[in-house]
Amino acid sequence: MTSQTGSPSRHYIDGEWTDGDGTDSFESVNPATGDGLGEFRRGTTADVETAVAAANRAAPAWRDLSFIDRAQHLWDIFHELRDRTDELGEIVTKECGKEISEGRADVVEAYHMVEWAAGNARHPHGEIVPSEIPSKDSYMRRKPRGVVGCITPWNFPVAIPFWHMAVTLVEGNTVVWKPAEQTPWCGQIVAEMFDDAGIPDGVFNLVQGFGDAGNAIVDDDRVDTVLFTGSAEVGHKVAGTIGGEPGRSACCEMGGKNAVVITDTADLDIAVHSAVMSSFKTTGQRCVSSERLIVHEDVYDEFKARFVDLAESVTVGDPLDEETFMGPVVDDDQIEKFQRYNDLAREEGGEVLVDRAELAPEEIPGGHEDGYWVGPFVYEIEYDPDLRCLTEEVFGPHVALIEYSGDIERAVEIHDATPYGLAGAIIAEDYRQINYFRDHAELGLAYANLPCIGAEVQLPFGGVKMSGSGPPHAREAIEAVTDRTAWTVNNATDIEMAQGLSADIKTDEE
Ligand code: UN1
Repeated sequence: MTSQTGSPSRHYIDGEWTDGDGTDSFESVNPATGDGLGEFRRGTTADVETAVAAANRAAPAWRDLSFIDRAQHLWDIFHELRDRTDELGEIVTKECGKEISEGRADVVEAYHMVEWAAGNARHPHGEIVPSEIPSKDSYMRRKPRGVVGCITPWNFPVAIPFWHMAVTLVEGNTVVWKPAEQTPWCGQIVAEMFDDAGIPDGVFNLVQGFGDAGNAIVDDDRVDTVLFTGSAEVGHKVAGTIGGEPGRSACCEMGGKNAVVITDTADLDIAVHSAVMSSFKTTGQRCVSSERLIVHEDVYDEFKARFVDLAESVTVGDPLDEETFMGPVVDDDQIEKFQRYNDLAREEGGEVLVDRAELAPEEIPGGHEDGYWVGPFVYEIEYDPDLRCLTEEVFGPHVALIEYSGDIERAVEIHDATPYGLAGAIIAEDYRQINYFRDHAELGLAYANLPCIGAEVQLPFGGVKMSGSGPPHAREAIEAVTDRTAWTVNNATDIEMAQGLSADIKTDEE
């Protein structure tokens, strides 16, 4: 998207569209065609500094508004997202390549989160806490932290920015946002919505660009909290940098090496359906996508035959076509990583069952030859907890079938043998197996007899271990972007202390 003057689209800082300080621009590319979608200004450290300064200046007046007034701007955006769902869904699909029902669902998930955050403005905040002393009232209040930096990924280019920003703004913080460099057009549209909604100058700022701009947000100590959703590699650096700085905080949601466990009691119709959805929706590019299927020996052969059959035949194609199941991956780097891990699976002893990694020319839709096309890659492998292909995240349609024998304890042991712990599912008809998985599997989002994707916004979204340090999402995001005050007020005229502590002032004088 270029502006009407033909020059690259701009940043949005302090209520103005601006070229910023740099001279470089970058292109957004349609992953299905390789066609350019528009040029965007590439933000610099100086642009981030300007945006943070604006956010800092705007913070006191914004925090002084009521929750209801702050939420008003978000309601305008909610209506715009709803009214423009089809149009924006198509833009999401064009820019990140996921098929059109997923493009629309991204926008729907965005307005659900805006609805949650804006609606929450009218819900009770804080808690009354009993005191040992009858004449004391204690309660907890929260105050906005100030300036919040939001760094978001390309795979949910509208929904995840609103996970971060809707709650953050309603709670009274100001925002500096850097969207992923693969999806700047979606970033531009979101910024236009804030502009249309009349958000006060400096409260919302957009800086387009790459990792250097993201680093500048992380390095600026005027940014009180950083919310990050993206790769574990970057997220751990963000958490590491900020964790060492007093008064600053980071809330990061990273990837997973998620699994679906299929036990001896599983209904195989549910199992196959859930596994295909978990592994291949979004071409395997959700942080909750499943790259491991842990299947009991009693049902292994039948499951394998049915899963392989579908993996051979799911439609890979033009993501704007309603008949497509899998669109392209987002860019060349994703293809390279996918191929690298497919090779690794072979080297580590994987027996390849489906190899559509390089699609035949006739499988690629006409006119889309320059897109980033891959199909499912499925292999079976003897379980070994040290295999890299079973522990490292690929972020593509790369799936291992792992056969297990024994009870649910063994399945959960295999499930947990990765450094990650984001999402997972169990397919079983025995409620004891389901409850064992619920209580013991190490993960943040757990499903029974369902795919391990598709969480609704009112649930916390985040993981354990290497997958996260607190979800930048809904109620949990409130904790990340506010500081709690434990407040106690005395209704008596005497001072009486808890814990039996004497309040007598003792002196030498009679
Ligand atoms: C992601 O995987 O990057 O639970 C986000 C889901 C969606 C969000 C996914 N609501 O699948």
